[in-house]
Amino acid sequence: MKPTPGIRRAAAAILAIALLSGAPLAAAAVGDANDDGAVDVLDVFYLINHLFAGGAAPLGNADADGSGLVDVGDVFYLINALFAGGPVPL
Ligand SMILES: [Ca+2]
Ligand SMILES: [Ca+2]
Repeated sequence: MKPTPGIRRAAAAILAIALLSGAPLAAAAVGDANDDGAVDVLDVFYLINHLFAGGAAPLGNADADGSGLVDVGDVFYLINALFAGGPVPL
């Protein structure tokens, strides 16, 4: 599936926000979709690429909201945790 213009705009907005703020969360395995040892905006991009652009499956535990599924809810959960003071991944 090719990313829609809406997804591209959302990714661009996330990148802009990440450049202005967004320190990585404390080291935690949950939410670390790319398994690089940190939970940060790169995991958001990894998940968006996987879910909407046919990218590789998550390498780490990407179920940030603990729902048992890896879906767009995890993208929103990570964005909320990283940029809006939401709860850290479960
Ligand atoms: Ca990561
Ligand atoms: Ca989930």
